[in-house]
Amino acid sequence: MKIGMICYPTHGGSGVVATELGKELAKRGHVVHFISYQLPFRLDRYQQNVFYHEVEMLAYPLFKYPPYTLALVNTIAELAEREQLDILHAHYAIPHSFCAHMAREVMEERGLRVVTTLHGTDITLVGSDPSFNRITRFSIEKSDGITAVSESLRAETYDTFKISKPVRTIYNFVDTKSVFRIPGSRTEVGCPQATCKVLVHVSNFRPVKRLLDVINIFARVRQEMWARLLLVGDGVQRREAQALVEQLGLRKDVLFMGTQDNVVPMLSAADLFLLPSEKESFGLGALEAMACSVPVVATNIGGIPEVVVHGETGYLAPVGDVDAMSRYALEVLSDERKLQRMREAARRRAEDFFGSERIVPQYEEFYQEIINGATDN
Ligand code: GMT
Repeated sequence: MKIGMICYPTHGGSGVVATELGKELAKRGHVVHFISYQLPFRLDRYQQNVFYHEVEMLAYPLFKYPPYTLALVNTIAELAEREQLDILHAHYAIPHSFCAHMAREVMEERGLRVVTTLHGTDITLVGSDPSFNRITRFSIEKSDGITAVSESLRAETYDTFKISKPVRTIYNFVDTKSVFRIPGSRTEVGCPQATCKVLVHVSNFRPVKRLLDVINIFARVRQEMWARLLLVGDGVQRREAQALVEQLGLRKDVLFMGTQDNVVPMLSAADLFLLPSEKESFGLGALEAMACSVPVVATNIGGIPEVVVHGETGYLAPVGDVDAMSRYALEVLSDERKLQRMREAARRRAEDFFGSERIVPQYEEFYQEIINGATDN
């Protein structure tokens, strides 16, 4: 198949899933064309059957808000025509799915199929906002195939948009052959001793991630044991988080690592991953941590309970319940045998349920069904 993959290039779950999916499909012999405003960060080396097309933008003084979406439509239409694409796969409804439909209109091409993968905030925050509600619904309804990254997001899509089209759940995945715990990584984060526990959080530091809860949980752990917190990422809440770290006197123990292309070395140093989000359709960061044999303490919202099994691969608590999450963190970190058991269970779950060899064929089959015109759920 010839597939156009439209995605965000930056450090966010939807862009990571799109890029990893494209690379996996290319390995299986499909031709994949990525379309974005910059090179997706995980597309960092040449791979056969993978192409990248940057959206060209005309800078013109009249444009107070340069119309990126129109340039994107133009790029998609040109590319789809030239390469005779079979499938346009839009990751994140706004604006990618909408632009894919517009490109199809521009081309007056009825054979090209549009698949939309809903990732989370495109439904729960952005898409449900009145300013985007109509076009999000339009984008979903007009898609030939719609996938959601968890059962929870699928249900929320039906609830929010009352759509008539079937939405298929295809879980996010991780390539467990390349994402695994690298021995010896603890020394690199300055915590070589097993008695020093390493906690990690990876996100874009948006309010929805509740970064301050991460720090407050860590503060309680630190009162009881020698520990270090790695905060990987950046975003609007960084300054507030830095201020809280100062106020709690934790400067020495909390490392702001900044945005990182490769999080595996940091996950490999970790004993526990914290994800106290307010909303989370899946929690790809948690899955990558599990693939590196790291148990997760998280909130029991959205799709997280479909990824993290409470009491087996980590612990779940209500949003904002810092007390409970701190207790769970201490419970697992102070019991070596439990920690080891959970480590193994986390890795096993990543392999057994979310490995790329299990999930990627589900996309291939879905594309094929859509091309054949059979898209029942
Ligand atoms: O919220 C983020 O971290 C970014 C966002 C994205 O689209 O890049 O993540 C969403 O999609 C990820 C990949 O499918 C999911 O793993 C995240 O749970 C989801 N984020 C939220 O629902 C808040």
